[in-house]
Amino acid sequence: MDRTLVILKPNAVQRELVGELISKFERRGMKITAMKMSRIDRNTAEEHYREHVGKEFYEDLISFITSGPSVLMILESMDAVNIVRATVGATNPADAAPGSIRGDYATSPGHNMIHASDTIESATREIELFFRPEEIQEYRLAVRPWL
Ligand code: 3AN
Repeated sequence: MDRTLVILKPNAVQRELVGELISKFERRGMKITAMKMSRIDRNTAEEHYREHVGKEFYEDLISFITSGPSVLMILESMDAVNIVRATVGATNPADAAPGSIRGDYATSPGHNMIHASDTIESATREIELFFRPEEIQEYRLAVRPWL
């Protein structure tokens, strides 16, 4: 099983879409192994988005993600990174397929509702950045005992 990190960004909270978005992952068959609401601080945001330092949208990215509470989750399944990225859709909502989260709920590349790790390596790094080991639950789903 793989793990991946999802952040429902501050506009998902403001638009009262948190429950709807979590449901999509549950229905897809992902197991939630950690979840919390948190206002991401500037240092953590800068570490999370370090690959984007210097890009023209960097300041907006940091100020947006720190602008209010986000909901952070660890999701687990076979091939979790790719499955979640497909559910989330392309970075630019204009390219995101209808049915994907960005394809159904977002219009702006800067305010695209949701973050999902793009590789297993970045999932490992991002999970360590946002969650302490004791915040992660190990359990089996009665309905999907292989998970
Ligand atoms: P993704 O979130 O799909 O992995 P990245 O890692 O390329 O995309 O970009 C991280 C975040 O930076 C995006 N979620 C988005 O909020 C922001 N971003 C990326 N490209 C742009 C852009 N061209 N204009 C504004 N914001 C952008």
